[in-house]
Amino acid sequence: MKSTITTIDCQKFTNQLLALAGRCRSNPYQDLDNFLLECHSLVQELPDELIHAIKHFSYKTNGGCLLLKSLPSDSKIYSFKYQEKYQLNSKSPRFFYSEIFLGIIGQNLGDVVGVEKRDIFQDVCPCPGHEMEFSATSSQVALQLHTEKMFHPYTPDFLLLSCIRPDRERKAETTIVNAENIYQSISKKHQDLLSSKIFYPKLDLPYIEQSMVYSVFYEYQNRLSIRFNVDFLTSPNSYANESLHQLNITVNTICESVYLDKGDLLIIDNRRCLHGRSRFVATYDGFDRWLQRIHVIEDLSSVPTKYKRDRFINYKKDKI
Ligand SMILES: O=C(O)CCC(=O)C(=O)O
Ligand SMILES: [Fe+2]
Repeated sequence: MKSTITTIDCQKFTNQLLALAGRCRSNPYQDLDNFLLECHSLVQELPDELIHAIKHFSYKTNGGCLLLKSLPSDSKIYSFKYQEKYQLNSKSPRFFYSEIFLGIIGQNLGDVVGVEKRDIFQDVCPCPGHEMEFSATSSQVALQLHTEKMFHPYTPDFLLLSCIRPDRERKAETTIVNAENIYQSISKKHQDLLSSKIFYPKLDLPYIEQSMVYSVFYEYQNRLSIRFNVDFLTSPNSYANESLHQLNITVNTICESVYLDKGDLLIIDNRRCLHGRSRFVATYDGFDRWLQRIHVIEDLSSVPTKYKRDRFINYKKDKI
């Protein structure tokens, strides 16, 4: 089975990357537009090896997941409580390495999108009361393998996760599995059922049409793609429900795990891969695991003007 994850050690580029980051002079929380423009102007100035790896990834010829290890990070921000970042008056790039590399690499792949300004750089941290929920803010339960915003008409094409601080016990692993590998691992009967439009959403959000039917596997840009979350899909057909159950067993058996450390940035093709997370311990002392996430859409021009304002997509009372 082809591995889903391609890894590049970026430590050898540290000086070059620090010089690039030094050219970003805006505060992403005070002046988002200029900040993203500055990042955009640096897209072609990344080291050649990185540009090639990202291109290769965007041609969709690899497994659908690219791990950039050890990008520059700052020891000061490592000890920040994450809410403190928004109050920073500074424009110094050293506080914003995570946003800078998300901004540069994200815009290499397409357009960074959100529902509103505060959704562009999303902090992913454990949250008190959410320990057992199906949410990126859970901790005591594993986050099931899933597609990000799977019922959204403008599902993000890519998801970028940047690690500012790993969990103290170094247990939290991001799980990844690729659609091709899943498809090859299930029976013909389940391949056929899961490729049929016989599944309904089991989730109520304003942007979800409850009468829409979905298939789990689908073709997108001539490639096998997947949308899945075992808790969010159902079918009146008992064979179809059984296929969801089997699929869930398969994805959990064949998934790979990656431990994100400080400065690591994981790029996930949200249509070719599912992602999740193992369980871990949260203490809520302000120093828990801290990732930042962005959503990228390859072709923003495919979104009708009525649903967008610049990079903000708002589809029927959208919620992130
Ligand atoms: O915490 C992780 O490693 C992944 C969380 C997740 O699913 C997300 O941020 O979308
Ligand atoms: Fe997710």
